[in-house]
Amino acid sequence: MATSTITTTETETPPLKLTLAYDKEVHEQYKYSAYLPVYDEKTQFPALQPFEFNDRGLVAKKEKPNLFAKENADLKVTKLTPVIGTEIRGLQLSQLNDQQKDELALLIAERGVVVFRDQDFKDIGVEKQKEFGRYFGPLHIHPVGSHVRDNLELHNIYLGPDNQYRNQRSTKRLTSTGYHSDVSYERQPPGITILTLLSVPPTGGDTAWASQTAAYARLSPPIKALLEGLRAEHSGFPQADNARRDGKFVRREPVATEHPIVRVHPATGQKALFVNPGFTKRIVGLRDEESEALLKLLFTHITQGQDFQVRVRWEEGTVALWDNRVTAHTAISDYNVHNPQEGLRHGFRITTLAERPTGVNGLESTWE
Ligand SMILES: O=C(O)CCC(=O)C(=O)O
Ligand SMILES: [Fe+2]
Repeated sequence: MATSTITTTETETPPLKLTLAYDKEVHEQYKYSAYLPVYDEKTQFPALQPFEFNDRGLVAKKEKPNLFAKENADLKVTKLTPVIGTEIRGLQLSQLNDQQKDELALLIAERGVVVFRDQDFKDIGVEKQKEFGRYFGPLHIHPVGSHVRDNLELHNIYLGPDNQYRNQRSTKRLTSTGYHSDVSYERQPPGITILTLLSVPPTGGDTAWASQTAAYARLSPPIKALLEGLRAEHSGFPQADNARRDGKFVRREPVATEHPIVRVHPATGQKALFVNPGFTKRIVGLRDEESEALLKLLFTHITQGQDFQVRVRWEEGTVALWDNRVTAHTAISDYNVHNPQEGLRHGFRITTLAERPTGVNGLESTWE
């Protein structure tokens, strides 16, 4: 995992132990070297506290007259598929006013994922990047992941040849894809995630999203009725245990939460499946075999439903924003990080927390 260790200047007491997750010499010329991944292995965080959440999409006009202003002749809005995904050109995230951001929140909820092209977002600096994220909800700090130095809210995505952690990790799985909803085990799990790539490989490294509203809508009425009354356990323990096993630091003790399997989005009122292969472990109240069979059915449905998925190719300047309450997503690790010709994939994720999930007939998330 660690290639070298550095400490911050004497002005900081006690010194932060930061472990680089990359080889310093390789990146001397890199424009975004300040964003390269490090591990703060010192700062510990208490359990996340409950907070009141107001979805920005609730106050937005459905027609989105501000986001899609008629005066903007450069604006190009394209549906990537009929079911999920919208691409926007001719609009800078960094320039949006509050009304536009409210409408964007609603658009992300409706379309699952919104892909902004040709953005200057990566060049506006970490403070403005964090401020943009905070508009939508409090920023999540990842319990184990690498991050941008001094900015734990900027979770790092880094697939360089010198990512020792990744190099050492072995898997017995046939595929590297892993659909998930970001840290869905939290009590108030994320709403909008904002993913910015700073370095994009010439080909490969796409990201795919599945619509959980469409996945839910396809189910037969008896299965819908069954699922609407059930909760499933989402657990952060395996992630923390694996990190500890690999010698990584765990900044916040993991939690497990029982969330409604069918979740209602506060702004759209739409129902969505809220289970994912990444973090959902069992259905509460069922026998083991029943839970396993039902989760297998749902995971197969979600991951194989290409007719309600979208796969996005990253371009220089692309920023993707998705709503974790109504989608699942996966990185597509299809290129060889050890081949310099295949380029570097590097970016950061800003993850905004949302409401305590509510299901049908007010079914709420619970925990012990
Ligand atoms: O790197 C990607 O394509 C997605 C990674 C991911 O799951 C995330 O940023 O939440
Ligand atoms: Fe993710």
